[in-house]
Amino acid sequence: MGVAKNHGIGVEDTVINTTCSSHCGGTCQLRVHVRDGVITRIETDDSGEPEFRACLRGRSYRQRVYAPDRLKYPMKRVGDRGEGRFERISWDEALDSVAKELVRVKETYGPSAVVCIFSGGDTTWLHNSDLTANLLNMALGGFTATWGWQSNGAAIEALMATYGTPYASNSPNDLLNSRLIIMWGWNPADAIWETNTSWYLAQAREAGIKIVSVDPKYTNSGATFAHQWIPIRPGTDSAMLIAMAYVMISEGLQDQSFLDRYTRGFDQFRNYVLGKDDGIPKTPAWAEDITGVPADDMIQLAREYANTKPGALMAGTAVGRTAFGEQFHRVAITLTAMTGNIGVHGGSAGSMSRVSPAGSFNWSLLGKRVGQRMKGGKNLVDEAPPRKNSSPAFENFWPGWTSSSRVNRFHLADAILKGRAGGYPADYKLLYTVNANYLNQHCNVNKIIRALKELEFIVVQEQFMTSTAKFADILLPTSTYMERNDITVGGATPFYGYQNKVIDPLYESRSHFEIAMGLAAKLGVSNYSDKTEEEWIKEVVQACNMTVDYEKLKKTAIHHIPLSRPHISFEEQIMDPENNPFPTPSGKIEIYSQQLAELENPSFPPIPKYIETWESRNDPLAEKYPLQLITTHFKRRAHSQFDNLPWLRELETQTLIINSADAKIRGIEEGDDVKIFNDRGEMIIPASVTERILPGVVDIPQGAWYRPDENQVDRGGCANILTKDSVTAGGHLPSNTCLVQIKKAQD
Ligand SMILES: Nc1nc2c(c(=O)[nH]1)N[C@H]1C(S)=C(S)[C@@H](COP(=O)(O)OP(=O)(O)OC[C@H]3O[C@@H](n4cnc5c(=O)[nH]c(N)nc54)[C@H](O)[C@@H]3O)O[C@H]1N2
Ligand SMILES: Nc1nc2c(c(=O)[nH]1)N[C@H]1C(S)=C(S)[C@@H](COP(=O)(O)OP(=O)(O)OC[C@H]3O[C@@H](n4cnc5c(=O)[nH]c(N)nc54)[C@H](O)[C@@H]3O)O[C@H]1N2
Ligand SMILES: [Mo]
Repeated sequence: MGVAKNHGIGVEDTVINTTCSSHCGGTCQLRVHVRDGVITRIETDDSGEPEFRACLRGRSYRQRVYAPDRLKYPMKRVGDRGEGRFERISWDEALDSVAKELVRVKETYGPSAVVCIFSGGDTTWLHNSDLTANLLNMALGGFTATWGWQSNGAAIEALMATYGTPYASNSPNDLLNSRLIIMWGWNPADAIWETNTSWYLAQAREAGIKIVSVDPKYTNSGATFAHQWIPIRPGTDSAMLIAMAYVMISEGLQDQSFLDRYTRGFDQFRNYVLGKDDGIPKTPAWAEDITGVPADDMIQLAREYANTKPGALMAGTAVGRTAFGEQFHRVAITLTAMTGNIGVHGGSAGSMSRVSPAGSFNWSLLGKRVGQRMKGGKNLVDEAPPRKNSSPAFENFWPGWTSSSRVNRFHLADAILKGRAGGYPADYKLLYTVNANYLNQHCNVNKIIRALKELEFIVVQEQFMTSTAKFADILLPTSTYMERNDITVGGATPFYGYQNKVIDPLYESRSHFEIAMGLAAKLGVSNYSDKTEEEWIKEVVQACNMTVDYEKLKKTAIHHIPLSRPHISFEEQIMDPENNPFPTPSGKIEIYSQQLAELENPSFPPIPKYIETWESRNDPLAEKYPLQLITTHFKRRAHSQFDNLPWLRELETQTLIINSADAKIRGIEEGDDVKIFNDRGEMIIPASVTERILPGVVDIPQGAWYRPDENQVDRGGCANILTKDSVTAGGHLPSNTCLVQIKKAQD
């Protein structure tokens, strides 16, 4: 903490260091100026490269803290469910009523009738949903937890099946050791992947490293860093990668000694690629038809990738968020093996899981989060036998993941509507959401609305009156990270961060820890926590054996973990395979996976394959809905967070991004209001007409707040009004597979 320049007469600001943690994964430094208990402005790191510079969202956090639409007090519903009419109540009454309902529902229907949706909010170590989970375990003996992953689920499935671990990222500064970077569905200039990735890409570009972007959009990253843009139809990427494998195999370009030494099952994959099994050689001409990419571009990229070593194939997680996303990541990994780019500087293990031993959305560096460190309850509902034929990828992170009592989060609305009668493990009566904008961020909003109306009780812990909050029976207002202490951890660039309480909580908002403590008292759980907020944080800091003293960390807010050189995954396995097998059943990189063979799931075959998605352009539905919708991550939001800040709204309007050819045949011009629809829902928003997206593909950046008009037509731009509540083969979010039609809206 320090004293900053004098900006007012006779008054000085105190500057408090902290880190951001807003569900983009950047976790950057903020230097917050405070005067008389009020945040006056926010600066960021300027201490020398590599800086932990916060982006526009972190730097406008002041507007979020003081936003007029923040939830100020606990409230109870007075209007119809979803109408958004509430009345102020006391914390005592709010917690009392939540506790009573939890107990009533448990006693009437059993604990499985209580279902929770948890998500990222802030990605920190104390104030998160684990506190609620532990409390419900202690108080009720458990609850129905969910499975299914929103972000990079397909990538993690592929990594687990192929390498036996999801820790497969290199630190981003290693990009400078590459000679070729392929940004495959990857736009880190907008969708943050580490604080400094764009800075490294800018240096890579300056250093003359060739950069190629394979993406339906000519993204900001593509425009700024890439030498070449290869537009591709969404959901068809594995066909292009397989065709590239065909080129390498037929020209003998694969690194056969790498394959022989470190992998298993390449021969089966080669047979598939050459068409020995099914009579279809997967040639570039075959893939051209599917992907829309000219065969020559594929041939050229295949040769370049095979011959330019080292090369980093950055396989973006958005491509995995398509119907058979696991296949994309499995083929991408196979190509990184075919080119010998695993475990070497400048290479890439082919799937950016956002988890590495060095950090990132990380579950290993700091060990358990506070909610899991607490002594406490077991979730007895979770103790059910494992789901039949479920892939075990996530069981290591979240014990209970494969429990047959869990409901897939993308099927939750269906499960609420149908319950046991529809084959689900329980009837669901009470929903508790923490750090999640469930309605906005899950597919098929109209179905979710129908489901929410069926429930007996809904609790939402929120900072704002979000679309989900409007459906609550009780709203519990949470504080922001400026109003409480916590610990953050860096991404694949490793560091520990301290979040300082910069100001007192505004209005009657409370931290997640305080809410859990208050609710514990109401539920008669007297031994919920034996430590204060600060004691818990100290315990976490101690557990990670930092070389920094606690008070110093609190002061600087950031402690870098020094690395003598960039971190790369699988270095030991490649240098000394005899002593360092891959953690797979065979000890090798499994291009053929026996574990997958045993799943007997044609959507998740033992060797990676191209599988045409549902709602592809060849689906009969495409006659009615001919455009493929993707829903990208927007630079001025972290999902739905920050959508309400005027400073950020000024930067870019929420629009439908459409190619000028598609616009022209529909008589649509720049800025026109257009109607986007399919059988699931309808939206009206302005169009951005551009050449920067492939014809036949449209984009609605995800996360805009659902705002229905009187006809239930969304005017806010919430992409999930259109997306399908289905899952990938591994059970994850397929939000980039969706067909729509568009026409000019009538006034
Ligand atoms: N500013 C900001 N940053 C964020 C977030 C945020 O909300 N805002 N969210 C964070 C989180 S939790 C996550 S999971 C990550 C997500 O990060 P990503 O998944 O990487 O981000 P997206 O913007 O969804 O997609 C990246 C690119 O993939 C392309 N794409 C979409 N579908 C396909 C396809 O089928 N094939 C190909 N080749 N390309 C495709 C899109 O056009 C886009 O340019 O971002 C993180 N960073
Ligand atoms: N169509 C489509 N849908 C998507 C995606 C997509 O690409 N396309 N991406 C998916 C992905 S990758 C993800 S990770 C999910 C994200 O889905 P969510 O995590 O549900 O999205 P957020 O907008 O981050 O919602 C967090 C909510 O928690 C509230 N909150 C409550 N307490 C706190 C607190 O203490 N701190 C903070 N910061 N917030 C709090 C915030 O106000 C916010 O409303 O969305 C998924 N949905
Ligand atoms: Mo995510």
